[in-house]
Formats: sequence, C-alpha cells, structure tokens
Amino acid sequence: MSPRLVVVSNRLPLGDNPSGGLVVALEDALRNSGGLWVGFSGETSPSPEDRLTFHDGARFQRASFDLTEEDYETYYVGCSNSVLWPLCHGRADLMRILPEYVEGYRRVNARLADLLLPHLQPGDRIWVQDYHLFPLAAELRARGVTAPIGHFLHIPFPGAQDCAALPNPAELFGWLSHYDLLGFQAHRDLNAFVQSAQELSRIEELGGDRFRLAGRGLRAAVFPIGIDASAFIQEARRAPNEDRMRSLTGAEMMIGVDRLDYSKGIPQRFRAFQILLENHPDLHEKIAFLQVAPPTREEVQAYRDILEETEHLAGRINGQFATINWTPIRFLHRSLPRATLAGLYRQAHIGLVTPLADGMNLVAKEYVAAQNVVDPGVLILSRFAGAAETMDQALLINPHDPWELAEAMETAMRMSANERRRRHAALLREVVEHDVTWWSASYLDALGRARDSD
Ligand code: ADQ
Repeated sequence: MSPRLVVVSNRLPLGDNPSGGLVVALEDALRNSGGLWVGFSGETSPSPEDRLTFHDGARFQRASFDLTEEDYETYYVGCSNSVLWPLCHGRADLMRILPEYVEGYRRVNARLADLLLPHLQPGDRIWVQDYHLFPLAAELRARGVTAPIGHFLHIPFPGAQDCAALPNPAELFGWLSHYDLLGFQAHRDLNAFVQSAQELSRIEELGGDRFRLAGRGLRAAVFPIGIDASAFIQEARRAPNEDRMRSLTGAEMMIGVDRLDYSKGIPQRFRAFQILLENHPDLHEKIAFLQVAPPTREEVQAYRDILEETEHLAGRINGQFATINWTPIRFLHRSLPRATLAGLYRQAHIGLVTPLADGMNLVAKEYVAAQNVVDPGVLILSRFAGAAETMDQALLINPHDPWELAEAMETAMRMSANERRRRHAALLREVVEHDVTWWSASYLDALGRARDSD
C-alpha cells in the first residue's frame, strides 16, 4: 500500500456523493492509501469542539472542524478573501489590512495543526491546498511533524511589488520554507515566487526544481490543474438537443461562466460587447451573450460593488440595442447544475474567458471539452489566465483592451469551420492529456521524490 495521503483544504467537500474536479482527482489516491481529507465544515459555532468531527459516506476518511464567528470573519472573510485574494490577483488597492485579520489567520492555522496532530501517522504524506493555509506546514513542524508536506497554490503568486504590500512580507516566505514541495499553476507563478523571494527573503537556486528558501531546502515546480475531461465530454454529449436550444435563442450564443469576482473581468467584457455592437450593426440579432455568474463572497464590499456594476452595464447595453425579438445580454446571477452548464457550453459558438488575473481557469477547459468536434465553437481566452500558457490555440486577448476583445469576438463570429476544427482539435488534445488525474498524479509523484537528493 502506498503511504497514506492526508489532504488539507479550507473547505471539506461534504455531502454523500461529493463531486467536483479536485475530489475526483484525489479520490483514487485517498482511497488507495486509506487517506484522510480535513477541512472547515462551513459551520460557525460559539465554542467549536477541540477535536475533528469524522464523517461517513465517502470512500476515504473525511474530518471537519467548525470555526467561531470571529475566526470566520478574521481568517476567512478578512485575511484570506480581503487581503490574500486581492493581493494575489494584482489588486493590492482592494486589500483591507487589519491586525486582527492576520492574527485570526495565524490562530486558525495553529488550531488546525493542533487538531490534525493526533491523527497523523508515521509514513503520511500531507498535501495542503491553497492560500488559506500558507502557515500550516510551519505550525506542524513546530509540533514535531517530519512527514513530507506539499503545498499547491490554486491562484497566481504575487510579484515582488505586490508582496511588498503585505504587512510582513518575509513572514510569507518563512511559512513557505517549511514545505517540501511548492506547486504552482503556471511558469509565470513560479517565476514570480522566485523573484519575490529574491527581493523580500533569501533564496538560492540549486538547479532544476531545487531551491534553498530562508535557509531550508525545498522543491518548487509547475503543475497546471486540469478537469475531469472524460466525464465532462460525456456530460456535454448527453445534454439536451442542440438544435432545439439554438432555435430558442434565435442567434449564435456567446457564453461567460464565472463566479461574480472582480478578477474575472466581467465588466470589461460587457464593454467590449458594447463596442462590437456599436461597430457592427450587421451582428445585431445574430449574437446573444449569456453571462452566468453565481454570487460569491457577498460579505466583502468589493463583491457587492461588482454586482452593481455588472447589472448596471447589462441594463444599459440592453437598453441601447435590444429589439422586440432580441435581448443582447442575459445575465444569470445564480449557480446552474453541471449538466445544464455542459449543454450551454456545447451550444455556445463563443466561449468567453477573460479574467484580469486567474490561477488557471477551469471554465476554459470545460468549454473546450463540451464542444461538438464536427462544429466546435471558438474559445476567447485572456493572456492573464494560467490556462493561456498551454491553450495557445485559443484566440488570446488582453482583457483590459475592449477594442482588441471586440475584434476577437468578431473574428470568432466569422471564423471558418475548418479553422475552428483545427484550433479545437489542438485544445482538446491538451485538455484530455493534462486532465485532473494527470495533475494529481504528477504532483504526488513529485512530493514522493521531494526528499531524494539528486
Ligand atoms: P475559481 O476562481 O473558482 O477557482 P475556475 O477555475 O474558473 O475559478 O473554476 C470555477 C468552477 O466553478 C468551474 O468548474 C465552473 O464550471 C464552476 N462554475 C462557475 N460558475 C458557475 C455557475 N453559475 N454554476 C455552476 N458552476 C459554476 C480557483 C482559481 C482558478 C483555478 C481553480 C482550480 O481561481 O484559477 O483554475 O481554483 O485550481
């Protein structure tokens, strides 16, 4: 039996049949090693128990912990979503730094180490997910844990300028130095990590993926995350009849699917669509833009602002261009079942993925997987999504420039079927070869070798 895998993430996937890419990717490794997944239950309580709660119903062990209301406000809403998220997405101007946020962040990570400690066994490998838990390895090491510990960052790593905006930038690198393996989405992030560490901490490059950070040896490498491609392809094939759905809309559909987050560039793409319609009256009634954007992090002011801006823009553009038969933009501010999403992607002639900053962006991969290979749609992809490093057969654009984006929309509308098929075939190959199972297997393989001296 392989060494036991212990996964730690901010949220524990609960429910009897947890689905989602990450769960699917880790399920085999967890099941085959008798593994354990630990995370926040999503519940707050005035006095949470000081032990983990174990849950039945999955093919591996799952254990959760509750937070106090104060911990939730400081560690999660505060430090994670109002400091680290904007910082990592190039929006240091949106950071809200309060001393109690950083204290809460340290406190929750220290408490999680205490909760985890009694459940660790000799031979375990520990895999920590994302920016909520940067300090966890340092906290575990302080409690005597010597097991290999890896970290994977799902979002971009900030450049030196942004890192310098943290209250104590060197502390971040101190936390990271306790991991054996740091995983990033894209080369851009690995480079940002090395350059930021050079300016704000001490780092030596020892060759290949080996580094010495703040006096400790570790490895750092790129592992671009993928989707459960074969399942998504099946899902899209089973979706309702395309012709029927197309005739309901009466125009070619352009689709955007994003959490309503300021990093996703939604207002920018609305402005680009407005420019397209202003400059190309022949496209009126020929293209309909569906933006699906479920609510997210509504406790944070910046997220309430982006909703208002998006609704306002959609209203203005519809007011300017709509006809009796045609609504240019439909904005759905809610979540949809995966099967419905897969069907919508499949019938959309254009997939619009235009974040201003994004670790990877799985919607780009889902859109490609969902296409009909004989008559595929066109992916328009931001250069600032991690996905752009491997998906260069998309129409790559600068999302800050609405004229360039409007031009890409027009190009996509007029692209020949041959060119669409050629681009799609290359993109699909990439999405299928580098799916989420490949991602977790290559990360865990590297974590297994992280202590080897070569
Ligand atoms: P996110 O920022 O959440 O993830 P993304 O990679 O696009 O971004 O994943 C979003 C997921 O939510 C997709 O699977 C999508 O289908 C789903 N989704 C979005 N809108 C939905 C809706 N209305 N209804 C139902 N489902 C919806 C973070 C990083 C990314 C990184 C991932 C994985 O910010 O850069 O790709 O983690 O590492």
